[in-house]
Amino acid sequence: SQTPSPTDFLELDGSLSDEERDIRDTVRAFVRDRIVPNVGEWFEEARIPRELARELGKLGVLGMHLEGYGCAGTSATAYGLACMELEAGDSGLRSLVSVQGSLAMFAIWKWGSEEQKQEWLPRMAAGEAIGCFGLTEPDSGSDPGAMRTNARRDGDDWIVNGRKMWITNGSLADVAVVWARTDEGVRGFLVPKGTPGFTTNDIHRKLSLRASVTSELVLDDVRLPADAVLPEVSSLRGPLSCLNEARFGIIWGAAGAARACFEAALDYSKTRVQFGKPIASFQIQQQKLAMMALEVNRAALLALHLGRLKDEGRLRPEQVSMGKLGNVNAALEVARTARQVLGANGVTLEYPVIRHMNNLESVVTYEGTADVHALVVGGALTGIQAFR
Ligand code: TGC
Ligand code: FAD
Repeated sequence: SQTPSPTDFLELDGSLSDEERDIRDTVRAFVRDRIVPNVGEWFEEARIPRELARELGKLGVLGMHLEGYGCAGTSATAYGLACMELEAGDSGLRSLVSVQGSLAMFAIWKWGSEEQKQEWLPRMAAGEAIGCFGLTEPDSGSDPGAMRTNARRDGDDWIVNGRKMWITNGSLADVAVVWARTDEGVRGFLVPKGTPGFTTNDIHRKLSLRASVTSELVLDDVRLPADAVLPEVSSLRGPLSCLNEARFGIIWGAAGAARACFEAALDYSKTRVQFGKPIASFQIQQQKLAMMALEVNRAALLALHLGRLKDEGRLRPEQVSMGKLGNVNAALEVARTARQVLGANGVTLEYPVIRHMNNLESVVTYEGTADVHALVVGGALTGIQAFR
């Protein structure tokens, strides 16, 4: 009998359908050819090329698990596999795809009018239009219910005022989905780029997720027509339902980032010679490799299980929280261990590991911090809400 493959130790490949494997392999090839050779430079220069959106549209990954309006309508598991491959390239790339498909497009797809869907979704699926999702504010992150951004009616129009902070794709976006407090509850607004009173400021000097644009959105007496509001929801359930989708993608993505770090460490350990032997021949390094392999496989297994639950329509938000908490923490652990295996080379952008490690510091914070997800799981376990 054969020894298990270092890159698929638990033979999870065999649990995928042919279609899922095809999608995975197509995205993997795109990441290998288009992203891996360039992303170190983008990270260093703190940018991500806008034209990538169209390329990702052609690849079919933007809103890929949504039905209709030019979206591919794949299974949730196939979407997860794509996220895994994208984030094995860089978390910033997966962020672009998550924010576009799971946050901005999903908000319109789930809560928008037929006209809003027709206007935006086909162009967004093609990557011709980019979206962003504004929930967080300077004074409300984990507690979005405390948002100050507000909208009031003025005749048939709406007037929106406020600020959103830390918004991925903010200044790139052709349309911002902005959540605001109204007399009727929390509502979502579609704010096209260039609307008078709507401006963006990029956030500079990030040391994490550098190959991703993060911006402040400023809304100063922004007048919007009646049909700018997402008609189908007026509570925090609106934005939180979108977060379930994006967090699901992150569960897979984190497993991809971990895998990339593990593979870099395995490779390095077999070629780096010290004391006359490859460092892979020392017990301490083998233990590190074994623990990393365990976490990578466990993360992939968890992602796959949650993907199957989602495809059966049974995935609960509390299970998504457990997955995001577990897989991002595991990925951080793997990245930090891998960085040490690479010695001094582990601190340069010549290798992918420190880039992933730094990126994961954002991933553990956005889409609900590890603490928030622990409290969601804790609340489900005990029946006691510990947020406030
Ligand atoms: P709570 O009182 O529990 O609920 C308010 C309303 O929301 C509903 N709800 C949900 N609906 C769908 N999915 C969920 N997971 C939901 N959780 C709650 C709930 O039923 C209720 O509905 P209704 O109709 O009765 O009003 O809310 P709370 O204020 O106690 O807050 C709960 C908490 C803390 C879990 C929530 O606020 C939270 O998740 N906080 C974290 C915030 C967060 O994750 N922000 C992320 C911003 S986006 C982002 O980071 C993008 S980065 C993307 C990238 O680059 O990849
Ligand atoms: P806070 O909520 O102030 O938390 C600070 C600390 O307190 C954390 O450790 C937290 O876990 C802890 N804490 C908070 N509440 C509790 C509690 N009840 N019990 C125990 N501990 C608690 N947001 C968007 O809306 N759209 C985006 O596109 C987006 N992109 C982002 C991109 C990047 C690179 C980053 C870094 C963030 C992005 N965010 C985005 C914002 C992100 O969602 C928030 O940073 C996150 O929700 C946490 O909010 P905060 O940073 O205000 O931290």
